[in-house]
Amino acid sequence: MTDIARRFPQNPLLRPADIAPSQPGLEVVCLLNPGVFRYQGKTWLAIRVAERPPQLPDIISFPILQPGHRMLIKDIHTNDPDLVMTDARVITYKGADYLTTLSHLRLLSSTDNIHFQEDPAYPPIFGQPGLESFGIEDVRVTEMNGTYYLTYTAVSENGVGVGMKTTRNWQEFESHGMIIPPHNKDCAIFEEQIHGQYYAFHRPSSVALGGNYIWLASSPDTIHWGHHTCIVRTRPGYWDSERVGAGAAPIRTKEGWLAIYHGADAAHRYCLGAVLLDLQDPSKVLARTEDPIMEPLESYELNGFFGKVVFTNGHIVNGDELLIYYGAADEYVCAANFSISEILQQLQ
Ligand code: MAN
Repeated sequence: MTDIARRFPQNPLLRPADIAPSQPGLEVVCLLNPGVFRYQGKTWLAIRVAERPPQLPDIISFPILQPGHRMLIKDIHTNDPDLVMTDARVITYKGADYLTTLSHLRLLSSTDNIHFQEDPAYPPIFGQPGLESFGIEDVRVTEMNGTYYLTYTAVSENGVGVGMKTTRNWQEFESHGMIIPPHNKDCAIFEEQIHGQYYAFHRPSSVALGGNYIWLASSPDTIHWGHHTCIVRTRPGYWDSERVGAGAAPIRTKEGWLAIYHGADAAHRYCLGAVLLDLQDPSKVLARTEDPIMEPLESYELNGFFGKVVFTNGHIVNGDELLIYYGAADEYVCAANFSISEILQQLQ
């Protein structure tokens, strides 16, 4: 038993019923995987809100973004022979893949890190038709000199890639389009430059050869990325045997860059682990936790829209305290504290 997370007794902090749907005719089915940042003295979550129409018996209905802020609702009968439904998150119909929900981002803030509220002055962030027509997901927020960099998963029929927006005030955003093409996600930009370059984690997926591994890239401007290297691979027989992906930006410690990542096995059980990277050359992996530092254990982590999942892409660092916000069972937003020195001990 290696789970060293101190979960908030108030968990889940937020459930789907706590958020109003973005428009009539939709319901919120999942609140998950928030990006986290500090702004104007408060803690903010950029929460992924996944919606779909209320489901009628024997019919699966899901929205797709269309040009002109329109939404197409696709209805498919569950006994249609062209429908393949093996995962709550994705379906295949007539050979094409779709998501069962459409996600956007919702901004909520808190003064106590526990109770979060929406403010109409900070409206939701929606995907755009085209490369985001199946939604935007799992944003990582990186702040440098008052500019916030939002790197998120952009999903469409063309595939899953990394989109980026920047903002200084969370009301006006500059869109930089897709900065890393499919198949790629889990992109987190480091909060400091190293030897004059920006750095980011990302996670391509290789279908035929290779796998779902964490890569590192560098950039002169945060938009054009090069010098890609594979730094963290899945480990056969381990809890992270099937896929790994970075959480939020890594944390600078005396020992190195501490990165929290998620790993899943073939049964889609998602846990969290940690890696330590060289401060001067983050492509050098100094250590990696053998066992997860957090596993799905609580009922709200085991049961939900997609059970047995703890997934993080946002945290706040305060001295030795690492406060992570995480998605539980792809349905709830929760929080847990870690001691950074305790994580570093696991990395010895
Ligand atoms: C993928 C992504 C995440 C999700 C996990 C678990 O990694 O779709 O958003 O939380 O799977 O379902």
